[in-house]
Amino acid sequence: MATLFTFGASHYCEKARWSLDLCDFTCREVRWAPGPHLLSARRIAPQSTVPILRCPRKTIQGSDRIMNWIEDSGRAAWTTEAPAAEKAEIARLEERADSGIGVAVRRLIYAMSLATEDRKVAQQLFRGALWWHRPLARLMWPISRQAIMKGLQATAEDVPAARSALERELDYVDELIADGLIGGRRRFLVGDRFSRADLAVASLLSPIALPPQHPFYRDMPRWDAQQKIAETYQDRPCILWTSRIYRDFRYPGNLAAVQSA
Ligand SMILES: N[C@@H](CCC(=O)N[C@@H](CS)C(=O)NCC(=O)O)C(=O)O
Repeated sequence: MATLFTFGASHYCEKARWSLDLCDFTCREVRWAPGPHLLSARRIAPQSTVPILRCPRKTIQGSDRIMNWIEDSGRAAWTTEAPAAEKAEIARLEERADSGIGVAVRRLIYAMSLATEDRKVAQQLFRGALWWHRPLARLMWPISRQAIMKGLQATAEDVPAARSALERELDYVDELIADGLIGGRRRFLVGDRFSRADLAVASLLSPIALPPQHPFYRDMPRWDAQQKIAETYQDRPCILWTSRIYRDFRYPGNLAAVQSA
């Protein structure tokens, strides 16, 4: 059986998980914890990042590549069925979601929480992780925490810059949907059908929208900064739209999370 390696709380992992769920792909999910993931990832893939999908004959790293593989293997046709004129726009929005929205969301959440409530953050990051990752992750946490703060420019001093960067991304999506997507004539970011652009933008905004259909967030006790960020932005059109896309398209799939592998 195929395995999707993830961090449970990661929005890039949710993007891959949702894609696989949508095409009814039967697979198990093994959640790693930050720190020990370095050992596990390097054994099977070139980089240390998750998500990684391991199939019997192929290993695919990166949510975008996992989605490409789903489409190339005919399991879903989010882009291939779109009219030619829309394909470039779908690709452009997914790229913006991956390199802009996803990065900005993660940076502000960490910048607002790692300095003050890192224990609560760690509890969430390790929740449901592989049995031997959890104790090792706890031991490594002081180092991992510093590495995250430094690597993602997510210290307490970075909060104002991180907030501006996130608000630029939220403005961008609000602008995109200003022409009637909320309460108006359109439901989707591109054209008149659900596409990869919708899935990418909604999954990467899910840590702010915290939709109840999200398989990891739905029963997650929130830490203070996360709650504050969610409350600050909950009335933004892009966050209301994210909640609606989750409600209408985040079907539970066949992925079963396991803690041993
Ligand atoms: N563009 C990548 C981003 C993946 C990514 O940044 N994953 C983070 C978790 S949110 C990660 O694995 N970080 C650990 C590391 O870099 O070693 C994708 O879409 O898969």
